[in-house]
Amino acid sequence: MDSERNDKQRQLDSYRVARDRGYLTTQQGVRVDGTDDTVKVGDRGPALLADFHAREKITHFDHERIPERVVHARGAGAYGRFRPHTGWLGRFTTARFLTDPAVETPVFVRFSTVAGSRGSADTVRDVRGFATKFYTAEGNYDLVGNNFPVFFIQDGIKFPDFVHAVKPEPHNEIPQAASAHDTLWDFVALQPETLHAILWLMSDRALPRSYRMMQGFGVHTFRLVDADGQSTFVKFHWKPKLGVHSLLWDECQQIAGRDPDFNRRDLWDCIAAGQYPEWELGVQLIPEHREFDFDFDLLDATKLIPEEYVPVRPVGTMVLDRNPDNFFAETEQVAFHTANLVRGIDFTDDPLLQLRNFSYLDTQLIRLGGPNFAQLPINRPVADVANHQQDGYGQHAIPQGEAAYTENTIGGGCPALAGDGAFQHHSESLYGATARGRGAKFREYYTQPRMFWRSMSEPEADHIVAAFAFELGKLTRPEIRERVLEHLARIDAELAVRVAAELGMRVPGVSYNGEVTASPALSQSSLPGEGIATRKIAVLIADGVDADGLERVSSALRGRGAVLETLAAHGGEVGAEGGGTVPVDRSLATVSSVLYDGVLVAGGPDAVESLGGDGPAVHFVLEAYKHAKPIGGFGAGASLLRTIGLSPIPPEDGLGTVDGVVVTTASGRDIPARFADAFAEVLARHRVWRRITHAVPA
Ligand code: HDE
Repeated sequence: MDSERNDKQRQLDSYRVARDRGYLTTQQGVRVDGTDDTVKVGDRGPALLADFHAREKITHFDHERIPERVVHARGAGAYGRFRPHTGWLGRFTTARFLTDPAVETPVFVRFSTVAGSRGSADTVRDVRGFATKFYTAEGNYDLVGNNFPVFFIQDGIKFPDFVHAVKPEPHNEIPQAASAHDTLWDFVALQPETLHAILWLMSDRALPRSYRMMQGFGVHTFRLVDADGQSTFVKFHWKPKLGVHSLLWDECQQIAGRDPDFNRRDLWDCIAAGQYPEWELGVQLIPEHREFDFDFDLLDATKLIPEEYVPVRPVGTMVLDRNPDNFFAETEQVAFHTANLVRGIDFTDDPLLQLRNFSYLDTQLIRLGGPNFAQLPINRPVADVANHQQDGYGQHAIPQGEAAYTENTIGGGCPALAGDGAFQHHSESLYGATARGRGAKFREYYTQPRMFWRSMSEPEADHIVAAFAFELGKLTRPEIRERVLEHLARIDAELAVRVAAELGMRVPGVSYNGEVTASPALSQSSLPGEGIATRKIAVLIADGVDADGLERVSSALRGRGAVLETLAAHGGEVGAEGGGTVPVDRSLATVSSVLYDGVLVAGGPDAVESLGGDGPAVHFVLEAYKHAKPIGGFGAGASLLRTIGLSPIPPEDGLGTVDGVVVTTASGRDIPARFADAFAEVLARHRVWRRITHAVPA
């Protein structure tokens, strides 16, 4: 039943090279007796060319780098598995991995940022790539998507222009991994088709708390094809079990310095700890006869189909459960390609997708140095490969036989052409005059951005306004700012008024008159997820900590899957109230509140007295409060929160929650279970928006 998964595992195992045993050798297998000194004349040189080990070692080192991806250079990957729940999709597609619940398909997923180079920070404002390689028994299928459902341009021929505009400017290579600069916004102002994706880029979606807490989208309209060759249009969706959550912009900027690997580390740590992230694959299906029922063109990747209009129907679950062994061999060398299709799935004529189908193979040829990259372990299908493609750089296979052509008799006519089970291109009748142009329905740019804006919750809308104010505020050319503001006015007057107010600009006289209905599914508040699994809680402790209380609260929260770390002024351990010690996971000097989802101040009168006098500890709590995070305190910890003005006096029964600050006066084993319950309830909501958005009820 799990044979494909096991096949991939076996395949990968057979390539593993153990570095932890055996002797140090050259690439030719010759054992070496030293690798710290070159062979020299005497002790002081000169070094000799005869030292083949030194020359080989340095030469290999000189060639370690391959070109980074032109876009999506920075990423993180993981292995996992996908399994459909039932066979219902079998009515629409012959793809077995989507329709047979007995089949578990191995996958490799690579998440990425788009604009930054390989060494850039994870928490920049950007789209995130969400590329999945399914190693199916019928060949590899790649779903190369993003965490936004729409793209910036409609036709692939504009991709180089768009990417050149968003990348660092060519004269001084500034700024790295940032959209807040003149060339991007000049492009945006001239290309209103970018506006929908730009609104997503200014939204919280561009600042994911975790790769594990992002939606994924196939973006384009694809086709599912059944056994009779009948096609149905499809949009693919990934929904994370943990819900969709974001960072605040202020946090992102700090994390970029404090832990530039924040998203990468988070994925790695959770998988290593056995907390495997999961996504539900869903589809929106549109029968062929409804192709022209929409106000927009189904082939336009800057538009989405609201879920309220065409529901997303669940298909199966993907779990990521294994970290790679080697970043370069797996995550860097993985080669995705939109044209890696299997039977039962096909393209549409989306002009963005059509050029992608050219681009991905082309880019791998230069990036991976030749045509044999499909033989790399990470890219190898589990399905058998047999064809007459031969030679080229990096040929690892040893093809056998004399006939390297089809058709042949010398090789017994092999490999044979498949009849049943072969990939069939969907057949469509086309008629039209050739032209460099695009359909009339592609030329409407404001309705869907307005729908997105109108679907936002209060805090999400606030963040969009702040993001526009930040990005446009950074421009050096005021005329670009004005042109963008005119577009915003065409999207929505309120949006333009609010952004103009932040920038101290006059509101343009243009406006948009069309009415749109909101799509509540576009707000990430519609996907809160359940519980607090994998949320990170910082617990501030010092000498004299209430160890019993800490144990009681920690085990209750750990029982719900949260991750707790104790922080103190120093590493090592602290003394507990009444004897014993409590280990310190991190010293305060090495972390910051922005790296956690919530903060607890542990009790113990002496401990709390020293925490209260410790500037970094108090700052830690206040900053978490400013970022609308849940804060809790028990015993003397509650008094500290009161002293620094964050919590009211607890009520008579000793337990209270105000604006996401949860306190109990109880300590030790007397701490009521309701304390951890109340803290978990606030943490599950991720933020206490009321603290920073006063219009939002508690
Ligand atoms: Fe890509 N894109 N793209 N793209 N893309 C690449 O392929 C390209 C587009 C996406 O983790 C490149 O192997 C063109 C849309 C992801 O390895 C390159 C066009 C979407 C990844 C390329 C697009 C994506 C890439 C760079 C317009 C979302 C990372 C290196 C026609 C649906 C995959 C590489 C990974 C990577 C070209 C538009 C997603 C240069 C020409 C739309 C997730 O081939």
